[in-house]
Amino acid sequence: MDLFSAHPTEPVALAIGAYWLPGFALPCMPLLWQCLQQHLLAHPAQHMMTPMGYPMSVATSSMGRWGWVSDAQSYGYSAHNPLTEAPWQAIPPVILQLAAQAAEQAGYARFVPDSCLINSYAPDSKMGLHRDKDEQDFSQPIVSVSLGLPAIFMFGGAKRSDKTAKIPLQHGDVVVWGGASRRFYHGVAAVKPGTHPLTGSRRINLTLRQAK
Ligand code: MD6
Ligand code: FE
Repeated sequence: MDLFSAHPTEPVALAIGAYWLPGFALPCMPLLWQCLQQHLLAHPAQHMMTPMGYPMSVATSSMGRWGWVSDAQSYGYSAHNPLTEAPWQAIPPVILQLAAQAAEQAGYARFVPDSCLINSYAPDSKMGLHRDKDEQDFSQPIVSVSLGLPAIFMFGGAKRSDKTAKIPLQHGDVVVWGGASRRFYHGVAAVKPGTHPLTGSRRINLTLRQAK
């Protein structure tokens, strides 16, 4: 399953417990985008360091009780913005509702995220294959919302060497994974240059999780 000739309109099963929901976030996008812009004024996206000693190509910010952070020592969740020491702002209702509805559509009832990671991808930014394993309760899914420039989302399996599906995510698409696929490898291929009417020359991804 590497090529999709046309963007689908119905949910696509990617693995056990994993679904691509094309366009699922489109109806709430105007309000969501307004909230996101407000948030980024108070907590601008920053290029965090990785424990490998390099700055990430992706710039990140967070909403919710727990923000995902990375520095030269480690990565994990923090209640404060490491730049300003200020606590992160609450996840706005429009995003909480979107996350719960997308999770429900994928079979996960009553998803209440306490962390919303905001990733901003300029052209050529990417995210290598990895598993999300810093959370405490793996019965809770991950909900990923895409805005702006398209990107190829790579979704693999339990082993790094497993074959990856290449999912052409567009503005408004949502991916949910949990259950048997909760700790599957995934990543984002380098974003191609372009311009999107809402976000300009970047892709933004929201990753919602229950961290603690
Ligand atoms: C994305 N991000 O930005 C996907 N996972 O589209 C992730 O998968 C991710 O940014 C764990 C920790 C940070 C991340
Ligand atoms: Fe991840």
